[in-house]
Amino acid sequence: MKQYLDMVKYVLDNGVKKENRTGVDTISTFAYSYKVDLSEVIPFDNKKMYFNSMLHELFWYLSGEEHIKNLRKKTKIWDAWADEEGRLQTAYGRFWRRYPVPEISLDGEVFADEDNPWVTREENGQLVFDQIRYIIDTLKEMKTNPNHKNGRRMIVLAWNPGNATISKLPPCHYTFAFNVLGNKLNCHLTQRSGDIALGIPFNLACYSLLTMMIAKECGYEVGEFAHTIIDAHIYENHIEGLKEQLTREPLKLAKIKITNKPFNELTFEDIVLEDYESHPVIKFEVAV
Ligand code: DHF
Ligand code: TMP
Repeated sequence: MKQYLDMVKYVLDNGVKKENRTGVDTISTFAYSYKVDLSEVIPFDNKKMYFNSMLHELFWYLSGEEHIKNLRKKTKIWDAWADEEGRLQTAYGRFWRRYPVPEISLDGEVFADEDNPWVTREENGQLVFDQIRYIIDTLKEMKTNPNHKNGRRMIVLAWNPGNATISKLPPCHYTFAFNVLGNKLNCHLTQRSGDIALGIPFNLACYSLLTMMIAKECGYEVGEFAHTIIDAHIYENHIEGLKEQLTREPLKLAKIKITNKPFNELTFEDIVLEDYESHPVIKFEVAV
């Protein structure tokens, strides 16, 4: 995909050498942004992509689970950051689906109670907010109710300051926003830190697919995916592999088929990749 290869080229040409906690240095750039048309976004053609791992990761997010006990049976991509029991402090899905909310603010104003349609009380008494259901309900409401004018507030947040201070790996892709133009659904992702060889292809494909699934559920066409990566970097041991990727000719686009089913009932088997052609795998080592 051209936009991805342009980013690789940009960071190779402009990246500034920087140390980080992993011990493998990077070349980094600040606030790289790109946009892609969702009708031609996934998957990758210039290296074979582990589409199934990405798909398991997406359904894991949507499950709202705060552990990887089920995910690790399907893919190893998160194993290095969890303990033996599968506990992981950075479980995006738990914030997407069960963001902890205070019942009242400091000055006594009711923030959220069980009358709020997106709030439930967990067994331990904590109130939690389902941000994904809120987005879907809002998008549907905007279709059917012309008086609904709150279409610029469709934000999902995975960042929780308390969690971020204790987590081994606080969320990298920490907030995303949906936007409607005409009948098209767009998504913008903000990422604090992006590993261009490994994580970014997964992040790009994952949010693009999520946007396709939500558009289908709510009756929109797909628009664009936009991505801002605040520290966009290439680890030094990935440079050669990425240079190899830049030499490869683009191939024909694959297709994504999503079964006709309500969003909440979709599972791994309902997302089918057709006619996928790619250049061979390039092995990149992940810096833990
Ligand atoms: N740390 C670092 N340094 N970079 C990351 O990209 C990263 N990503 C995380 C967690 N921590 C991270 C979560 N996402 C792979 C892809 C995404 C991912 C973690 C790992 C990965 O290893 N991909 C390989 C193999 C995939 C497979 O075997 O299924 C790849 O070649 O795409
Ligand atoms: P950091 O917490 O020190 O920024 O390290 C996180 C590394 O993981 C960094 O290289 C970015 C990368 N990363 C992604 O690119 N995408 C992801 O989805 C995740 C979880 C991590």
